[in-house]
Amino acid sequence: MPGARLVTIESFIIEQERMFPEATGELTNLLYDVALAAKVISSYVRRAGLAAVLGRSGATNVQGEVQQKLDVLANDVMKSVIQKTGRVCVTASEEDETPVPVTLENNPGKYVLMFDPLDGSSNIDVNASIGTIFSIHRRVTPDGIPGTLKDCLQVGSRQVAAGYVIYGSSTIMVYSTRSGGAHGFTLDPRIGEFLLSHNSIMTPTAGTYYSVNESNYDRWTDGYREVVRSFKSRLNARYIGSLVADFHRNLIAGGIFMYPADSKSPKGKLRLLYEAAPLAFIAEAAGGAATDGERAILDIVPKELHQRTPLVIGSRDDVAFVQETVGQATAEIA
Ligand code: AFP
Repeated sequence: MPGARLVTIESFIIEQERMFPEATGELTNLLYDVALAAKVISSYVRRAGLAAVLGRSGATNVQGEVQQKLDVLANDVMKSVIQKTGRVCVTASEEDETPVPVTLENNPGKYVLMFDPLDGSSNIDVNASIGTIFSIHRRVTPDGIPGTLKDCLQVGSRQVAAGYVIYGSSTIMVYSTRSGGAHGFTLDPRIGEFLLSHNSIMTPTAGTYYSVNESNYDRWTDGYREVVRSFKSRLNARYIGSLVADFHRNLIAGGIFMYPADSKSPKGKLRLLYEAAPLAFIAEAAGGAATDGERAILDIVPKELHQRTPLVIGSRDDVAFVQETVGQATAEIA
Protein backbone atom coordinates (compact mmCIF):
# COMPACT_ATOMS: atom_id res chain seq x y z
CA MET A 1 0.00 0.00 0.00
CA PRO A 2 1.80 3.19 -1.12
CA GLY A 3 2.43 5.57 1.76
CA ALA A 4 1.44 3.07 4.49
CA ARG A 5 4.01 2.58 7.26
CA LEU A 6 5.52 -0.88 6.78
CA VAL A 7 6.74 -2.41 10.02
CA THR A 8 9.01 -5.40 9.49
CA ILE A 9 9.21 -8.11 12.12
CA GLU A 10 12.83 -7.12 12.73
CA SER A 11 12.10 -3.45 13.40
CA PHE A 12 9.12 -4.38 15.59
CA ILE A 13 11.15 -6.78 17.73
CA ILE A 14 13.93 -4.21 18.09
CA GLU A 15 11.41 -1.53 19.11
CA GLN A 16 10.01 -3.87 21.77
CA GLU A 17 13.49 -4.64 23.02
CA ARG A 18 14.18 -0.92 23.61
CA MET A 19 11.67 -1.11 26.50
CA PHE A 20 14.30 -3.22 28.30
CA PRO A 21 17.59 -1.28 28.51
CA GLU A 22 19.33 -4.34 30.01
CA ALA A 23 18.51 -6.50 26.95
CA THR A 24 21.54 -7.63 24.95
CA GLY A 25 19.70 -8.14 21.66
CA GLU A 26 20.26 -11.89 21.66
CA LEU A 27 16.59 -12.78 22.03
CA THR A 28 15.75 -10.33 19.27
CA ASN A 29 18.23 -12.05 17.00
CA LEU A 30 16.97 -15.50 17.97
CA LEU A 31 13.40 -14.53 17.09
CA TYR A 32 14.67 -13.19 13.83
CA ASP A 33 16.48 -16.51 13.20
CA VAL A 34 13.17 -18.33 13.77
CA ALA A 35 11.48 -15.97 11.30
CA LEU A 36 14.21 -16.76 8.77
CA ALA A 37 13.73 -20.52 9.25
CA ALA A 38 9.97 -19.99 8.85
CA LYS A 39 10.54 -18.24 5.52
CA VAL A 40 12.60 -21.17 4.28
CA ILE A 41 10.01 -23.72 5.46
CA SER A 42 7.24 -21.60 3.94
CA SER A 43 9.04 -21.62 0.58
CA TYR A 44 9.11 -25.46 0.65
CA VAL A 45 5.48 -25.67 1.75
CA ARG A 46 4.40 -23.33 -1.06
CA ARG A 47 6.14 -25.55 -3.66
CA ALA A 48 5.27 -28.83 -1.95
CA GLY A 49 3.28 -30.31 -4.83
CA LEU A 50 6.11 -29.59 -7.25
CA ALA A 51 9.28 -30.13 -5.25
CA ALA A 52 9.11 -33.87 -4.52
CA VAL A 53 8.67 -33.22 -0.82
CA LEU A 54 5.19 -34.65 -0.41
CA GLY A 55 4.60 -38.06 1.06
CA ARG A 56 6.20 -40.24 3.69
CA SER A 57 9.91 -40.18 4.43
CA GLY A 58 9.85 -43.91 5.21
CA ALA A 59 10.82 -43.32 8.85
CA THR A 60 8.84 -42.97 12.08
CA ASN A 61 9.59 -40.40 14.78
CA VAL A 62 10.11 -41.02 18.47
CA GLN A 63 6.33 -41.04 19.06
CA GLY A 64 6.03 -43.90 16.57
CA GLU A 65 4.31 -41.60 14.07
CA VAL A 66 5.07 -41.76 10.38
CA GLN A 67 7.31 -38.86 9.42
CA GLN A 68 6.46 -36.97 6.27
CA LYS A 69 9.27 -35.72 4.05
CA LEU A 70 8.35 -32.13 4.86
CA ASP A 71 8.52 -32.89 8.60
CA VAL A 72 12.09 -34.03 8.22
CA LEU A 73 13.00 -31.12 5.98
CA ALA A 74 11.45 -28.53 8.32
CA ASN A 75 13.25 -30.08 11.28
CA ASP A 76 16.59 -29.88 9.45
CA VAL A 77 15.95 -26.28 8.39
CA MET A 78 15.18 -25.18 11.96
CA LYS A 79 18.30 -26.83 13.33
CA SER A 80 20.64 -25.63 10.61
CA VAL A 81 19.46 -22.02 10.96
CA ILE A 82 19.50 -22.01 14.77
CA GLN A 83 22.30 -24.29 15.90
CA LYS A 84 25.36 -22.32 14.79
CA THR A 85 24.45 -18.78 15.79
CA GLY A 86 25.86 -18.89 19.34
CA ARG A 87 22.44 -17.91 20.70
CA VAL A 88 21.14 -21.30 21.86
CA CYS A 89 22.72 -24.04 23.96
CA VAL A 90 20.33 -26.85 23.01
CA THR A 91 17.39 -27.49 20.70
CA ALA A 92 14.62 -30.04 21.14
CA SER A 93 12.09 -31.06 18.57
CA GLU A 94 9.08 -33.29 18.24
CA GLU A 95 11.03 -35.08 15.52
CA ASP A 96 14.22 -35.73 17.55
CA GLU A 97 14.34 -38.42 20.20
CA THR A 98 16.63 -36.54 22.55
CA PRO A 99 17.72 -32.89 22.97
CA VAL A 100 20.37 -31.78 20.46
CA PRO A 101 23.08 -29.88 22.37
CA VAL A 102 25.03 -27.12 20.65
CA THR A 103 28.66 -28.17 20.58
CA LEU A 104 31.52 -26.13 22.04
CA GLU A 105 32.76 -25.59 18.51
CA ASN A 106 29.45 -23.85 17.71
CA ASN A 107 29.60 -21.71 20.83
CA PRO A 108 26.61 -22.58 23.08
CA GLY A 109 24.46 -19.55 23.92
CA LYS A 110 22.06 -18.73 26.72
CA TYR A 111 18.74 -19.76 25.15
CA VAL A 112 16.88 -23.05 24.68
CA LEU A 113 14.71 -23.50 21.60
CA MET A 114 12.06 -26.22 21.43
CA PHE A 115 9.82 -26.70 18.43
CA ASP A 116 7.37 -28.73 16.47
CA PRO A 117 8.81 -28.07 13.01
CA LEU A 118 5.70 -29.02 11.06
CA ASP A 119 2.52 -29.49 12.99
CA GLY A 120 -0.47 -31.12 11.31
CA SER A 121 1.52 -33.39 9.02
CA SER A 122 -1.50 -35.46 8.09
CA ASN A 123 -2.71 -32.33 6.26
CA ILE A 124 0.44 -31.85 4.20
CA ASP A 125 -0.55 -33.99 1.25
CA VAL A 126 -4.06 -32.55 1.02
CA ASN A 127 -3.03 -28.91 0.91
CA ALA A 128 -4.65 -27.86 4.19
CA SER A 129 -3.01 -25.42 6.62
CA ILE A 130 -0.05 -26.62 8.67
CA GLY A 131 2.32 -24.81 11.00
CA THR A 132 5.47 -24.53 13.09
CA ILE A 133 5.34 -23.96 16.87
CA PHE A 134 8.27 -22.77 19.00
CA SER A 135 9.11 -22.13 22.63
CA ILE A 136 12.14 -20.26 24.02
CA HIS A 137 13.56 -20.50 27.55
CA ARG A 138 16.67 -19.10 29.23
CA ARG A 139 19.08 -21.93 30.02
CA VAL A 140 19.31 -23.07 33.65
CA THR A 141 22.66 -24.86 33.35
CA PRO A 142 25.93 -22.85 33.46
CA ASP A 143 26.82 -20.70 30.46
CA GLY A 144 29.49 -21.65 27.95
CA ILE A 145 28.85 -25.40 27.78
CA PRO A 146 26.38 -27.46 25.74
CA GLY A 147 22.80 -27.45 27.08
CA THR A 148 21.11 -30.54 28.49
CA LEU A 149 17.70 -32.09 29.09
CA LYS A 150 17.49 -30.03 32.29
CA ASP A 151 17.38 -26.84 30.22
CA CYS A 152 14.42 -28.26 28.29
CA LEU A 153 12.37 -29.48 31.24
CA GLN A 154 11.20 -26.06 32.43
CA VAL A 155 7.72 -25.00 33.47
CA GLY A 156 5.82 -23.09 30.76
CA SER A 157 5.47 -19.94 32.86
CA ARG A 158 9.25 -19.50 32.55
CA GLN A 159 9.17 -19.18 28.77
CA VAL A 160 10.77 -15.94 27.61
CA ALA A 161 9.09 -16.09 24.22
CA ALA A 162 6.91 -18.41 22.19
CA GLY A 163 5.07 -18.39 18.93
CA TYR A 164 3.89 -20.17 15.84
CA VAL A 165 3.88 -19.85 12.10
CA ILE A 166 0.84 -20.85 10.06
CA TYR A 167 1.27 -21.81 6.43
CA GLY A 168 -2.28 -21.06 5.33
CA SER A 169 -3.81 -18.83 2.69
CA SER A 170 -0.87 -16.62 3.65
CA THR A 171 2.09 -17.33 5.93
CA ILE A 172 1.67 -15.63 9.31
CA MET A 173 4.03 -15.65 12.29
CA VAL A 174 2.61 -14.82 15.72
CA TYR A 175 4.89 -14.41 18.71
CA SER A 176 4.86 -13.13 22.23
CA THR A 177 7.61 -12.24 24.67
CA ARG A 178 7.55 -11.37 28.35
CA SER A 179 7.11 -7.72 27.38
CA GLY A 180 3.53 -8.72 26.62
CA GLY A 181 1.03 -8.91 23.81
CA ALA A 182 0.73 -11.36 20.95
CA HIS A 183 1.73 -9.89 17.62
CA GLY A 184 1.17 -11.27 14.14
CA PHE A 185 3.18 -10.69 10.96
CA THR A 186 2.21 -11.70 7.45
CA LEU A 187 4.89 -12.79 5.03
CA ASP A 188 4.77 -10.50 2.00
CA PRO A 189 5.88 -12.79 -0.83
CA ARG A 190 6.82 -9.81 -3.04
CA ILE A 191 9.61 -8.71 -0.72
CA GLY A 192 10.18 -11.85 1.38
CA GLU A 193 9.60 -10.03 4.67
CA PHE A 194 7.22 -10.56 7.57
CA LEU A 195 5.24 -7.31 7.99
CA LEU A 196 3.16 -6.37 11.01
CA SER A 197 -0.46 -7.25 10.30
CA HIS A 198 -1.96 -8.10 13.72
CA ASN A 199 -0.69 -5.76 16.44
CA SER A 200 -1.51 -6.76 20.05
CA ILE A 201 -4.04 -9.48 19.30
CA MET A 202 -6.80 -9.73 21.90
CA THR A 203 -8.96 -12.82 21.65
CA PRO A 204 -12.71 -12.44 22.41
CA THR A 205 -13.55 -13.48 25.97
CA ALA A 206 -16.30 -15.79 24.70
CA GLY A 207 -16.01 -17.66 21.45
CA THR A 208 -17.97 -18.44 18.31
CA TYR A 209 -16.32 -21.76 17.53
CA TYR A 210 -15.50 -25.03 19.24
CA SER A 211 -12.87 -27.33 17.77
CA VAL A 212 -12.55 -30.93 18.87
CA ASN A 213 -12.23 -34.30 17.17
CA GLU A 214 -15.74 -35.55 17.88
CA SER A 215 -14.96 -39.01 16.55
CA ASN A 216 -13.40 -39.55 19.98
CA TYR A 217 -16.74 -38.83 21.74
CA ASP A 218 -17.26 -42.40 22.99
CA ARG A 219 -13.75 -42.41 24.48
CA TRP A 220 -14.20 -39.24 26.57
CA THR A 221 -15.27 -38.91 30.17
CA ASP A 222 -18.85 -37.83 30.93
CA GLY A 223 -17.63 -34.30 31.71
CA TYR A 224 -16.26 -33.71 28.19
CA ARG A 225 -19.34 -35.27 26.61
CA GLU A 226 -21.50 -32.82 28.55
CA VAL A 227 -19.26 -29.90 27.51
CA VAL A 228 -19.57 -30.79 23.83
CA ARG A 229 -23.34 -31.26 24.07
CA SER A 230 -23.55 -27.74 25.46
CA PHE A 231 -21.21 -26.30 22.79
CA LYS A 232 -23.24 -27.97 20.04
CA SER A 233 -26.32 -26.07 21.14
CA ARG A 234 -24.70 -22.61 21.10
CA LEU A 235 -21.43 -22.57 19.12
CA ASN A 236 -20.34 -23.37 15.60
CA ALA A 237 -18.01 -26.36 15.00
CA ARG A 238 -14.69 -26.04 13.12
CA TYR A 239 -11.95 -28.69 13.16
CA ILE A 240 -9.06 -28.91 10.73
CA GLY A 241 -6.84 -31.33 12.64
CA SER A 242 -3.85 -28.95 12.54
CA LEU A 243 -3.50 -27.50 16.00
CA VAL A 244 -1.89 -24.30 14.70
CA ALA A 245 -4.68 -23.67 12.21
CA ASP A 246 -7.47 -24.45 14.66
CA PHE A 247 -5.79 -22.35 17.35
CA HIS A 248 -5.12 -19.39 15.05
CA ARG A 249 -8.71 -19.20 13.81
CA ASN A 250 -10.05 -19.33 17.35
CA LEU A 251 -7.51 -16.77 18.58
CA ILE A 252 -8.62 -14.25 15.97
CA ALA A 253 -12.35 -15.04 15.82
CA GLY A 254 -12.91 -16.33 19.37
CA GLY A 255 -13.36 -19.97 20.24
CA ILE A 256 -12.02 -22.99 22.02
CA PHE A 257 -9.86 -25.93 20.96
CA MET A 258 -9.92 -29.14 22.99
CA TYR A 259 -7.95 -32.36 22.86
CA PRO A 260 -8.97 -34.10 26.08
CA ALA A 261 -7.49 -37.30 27.42
CA ASP A 262 -9.50 -40.31 26.25
CA SER A 263 -9.48 -44.06 26.68
CA LYS A 264 -7.05 -44.39 23.74
CA SER A 265 -4.71 -41.58 24.86
CA PRO A 266 -5.13 -41.47 28.66
CA LYS A 267 -2.48 -38.72 28.99
CA GLY A 268 -3.81 -36.71 26.05
CA LYS A 269 -2.33 -36.63 22.58
CA LEU A 270 -0.59 -33.26 22.27
CA ARG A 271 2.92 -32.53 23.47
CA LEU A 272 3.41 -30.23 26.42
CA LEU A 273 6.73 -28.63 25.56
CA TYR A 274 6.40 -27.79 21.92
CA GLU A 275 2.66 -27.61 21.35
CA ALA A 276 0.62 -26.89 24.50
CA ALA A 277 3.00 -24.65 26.48
CA PRO A 278 3.97 -22.24 23.66
CA LEU A 279 0.36 -21.86 22.51
CA ALA A 280 -0.74 -21.36 26.13
CA PHE A 281 1.83 -18.54 26.40
CA ILE A 282 0.33 -16.88 23.32
CA ALA A 283 -3.26 -17.49 24.47
CA GLU A 284 -2.61 -15.84 27.84
CA ALA A 285 -0.81 -12.92 26.21
CA ALA A 286 -3.92 -12.39 24.08
CA GLY A 287 -6.29 -12.52 27.07
CA GLY A 288 -7.26 -16.19 26.61
CA ALA A 289 -6.54 -19.23 28.78
CA ALA A 290 -5.23 -22.78 28.57
CA THR A 291 -5.70 -25.72 30.92
CA ASP A 292 -5.30 -29.48 31.00
CA GLY A 293 -8.77 -29.59 32.62
CA GLU A 294 -7.36 -29.18 36.13
CA ARG A 295 -4.30 -26.94 36.03
CA ALA A 296 -3.13 -24.05 33.90
CA ILE A 297 -0.90 -25.46 31.16
CA LEU A 298 1.76 -22.87 32.08
CA ASP A 299 1.96 -24.34 35.61
CA ILE A 300 2.73 -27.92 34.57
CA VAL A 301 6.27 -28.97 35.44
CA PRO A 302 7.48 -31.32 32.70
CA LYS A 303 9.04 -34.63 33.65
CA GLU A 304 10.00 -35.82 30.19
CA LEU A 305 10.82 -34.26 26.84
CA HIS A 306 7.99 -35.73 24.81
CA GLN A 307 5.41 -35.50 27.60
CA ARG A 308 1.80 -35.39 26.44
CA THR A 309 -1.02 -33.43 27.96
CA PRO A 310 -4.75 -32.91 27.57
CA LEU A 311 -5.34 -29.41 26.18
CA VAL A 312 -8.25 -26.99 26.45
CA ILE A 313 -7.28 -23.59 25.03
CA GLY A 314 -8.92 -20.43 23.77
CA SER A 315 -11.44 -17.82 24.88
CA ARG A 316 -11.34 -17.31 28.63
CA ASP A 317 -15.07 -17.82 29.42
CA ASP A 318 -15.26 -21.00 27.36
CA VAL A 319 -12.15 -22.47 28.98
CA ALA A 320 -13.59 -21.63 32.42
CA PHE A 321 -16.87 -23.34 31.45
CA VAL A 322 -14.99 -26.53 30.50
CA GLN A 323 -12.98 -26.54 33.69
CA GLU A 324 -16.09 -26.06 35.82
CA THR A 325 -18.20 -28.66 33.99
CA VAL A 326 -15.47 -31.28 33.91
CA GLY A 327 -14.62 -30.57 37.58
CA GLN A 328 -18.24 -31.01 38.65
CA ALA A 329 -18.63 -34.25 36.69
CA THR A 330 -15.46 -35.62 38.30
CA ALA A 331 -16.66 -34.60 41.78
CA GLU A 332 -20.03 -36.34 41.23
CA ILE A 333 -18.26 -39.60 40.40
CA ALA A 334 -15.95 -39.39 43.42
P1 AFP B 1 0.42 -34.54 13.26
O1 AFP B 1 1.42 -33.42 13.20
O2 AFP B 1 1.03 -35.86 13.56
O3 AFP B 1 -0.50 -34.56 12.06
O4 AFP B 1 -0.51 -34.26 14.50
C1 AFP B 1 -1.25 -33.13 14.50
C2 AFP B 1 -1.78 -32.93 15.88
O5 AFP B 1 -0.81 -33.15 16.85
C3 AFP B 1 -2.39 -31.55 16.03
O6 AFP B 1 -1.89 -30.60 15.14
C4 AFP B 1 -3.85 -31.77 15.80
O7 AFP B 1 -4.64 -30.84 16.45
C5 AFP B 1 -4.07 -33.15 16.29
O8 AFP B 1 -2.84 -33.84 16.12
C6 AFP B 1 -5.13 -33.85 15.50
O9 AFP B 1 -5.33 -35.10 16.01
P2 AFP B 1 -6.53 -36.04 15.51
O10 AFP B 1 -6.24 -36.41 14.10
O11 AFP B 1 -6.49 -37.18 16.46
O12 AFP B 1 -7.79 -35.23 15.64
